Amino acid sequence: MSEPAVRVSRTGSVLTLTLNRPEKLNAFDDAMTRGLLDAFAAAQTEAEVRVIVLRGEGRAFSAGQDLEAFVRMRSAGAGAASVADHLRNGYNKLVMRIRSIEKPVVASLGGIAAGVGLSIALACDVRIAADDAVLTLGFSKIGLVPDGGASFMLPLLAGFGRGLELAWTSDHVDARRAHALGLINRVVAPGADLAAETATYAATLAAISPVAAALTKRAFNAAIMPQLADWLEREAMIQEEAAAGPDLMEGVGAFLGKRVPVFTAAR
Ligand code: T3D
Repeated sequence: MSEPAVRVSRTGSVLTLTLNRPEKLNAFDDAMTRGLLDAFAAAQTEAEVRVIVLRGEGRAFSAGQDLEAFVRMRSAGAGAASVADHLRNGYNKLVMRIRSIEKPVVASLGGIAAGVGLSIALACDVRIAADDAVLTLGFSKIGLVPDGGASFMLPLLAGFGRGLELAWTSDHVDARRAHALGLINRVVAPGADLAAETATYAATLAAISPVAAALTKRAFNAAIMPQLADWLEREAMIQEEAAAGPDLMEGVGAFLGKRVPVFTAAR
């Protein structure tokens, strides 16, 4: 039997969801998105689960959308989902599920977090990272805008100017800088075991009154992002506009072909 795209395991009251496509740097395909949607839905109803940890197997948290799967999707002809629909039916639902589950969600970042992989990490409540973790938006390199809620979470966490700069440049941001920017809550000491440090961190959150944890998250969501669903829809429409021109497929083709892209879309 093939390995699931998302592995689910529980130790005490901490549920761990592991992105499990290490040979693809845990790039998201539809099965992985569905696996996460199902796992978050199940966790909402399990009283024993007090904290959820999201991590990646292998040397990456996630490299974002699986670009080979994306090309296959775009080549499906008349039946192909639009980019906006792909976002609506997948990543946007996932972001809303992470924000609406009334339990702390911890992203544990080892290695690279790129594209919508980073967006999903930013949608989690808090982030703990290995000393050698690296974050990059990556969208601009393939002619896209940050999606999966990143155009909301990035300025919220890092500030408008710094967020915009990171979105435009897709700079690789190391864990220390990401911490200084407010993108990461904690960086573990060099050489420390990220899994063990994450377990300790998750245990402190699991010890909080579940009611206080749930209602605090609800209050913070209501204070800062009461219109998140509307914003995700707007972001999907903006992404659809970006995807309409030639730059997206040029960027994806260049990445997969290991060459420098030549962007030609005019504005
Ligand atoms: O409708 C929609 O879904 C639109 C929404 C899109 C959301 C997005 O996430 S768009 C952004 C997608 N992600 C990226 O553009 C990131 C692409 N990857 C990279 O920039 C780099 O691979 C990394 C910075 C993540 C890691 O770099 P490095 O040097 O550590 O590894 P590498 O050599 O680039 O990659 C290793 C392999 O993984 C390589 O394959 P190979 O040569 O060994 O056969 C590479 O092609 C593959 N890989 C990496 N990222 C992806 C990928 N394959 C498919 N999809 C990927 N995203």
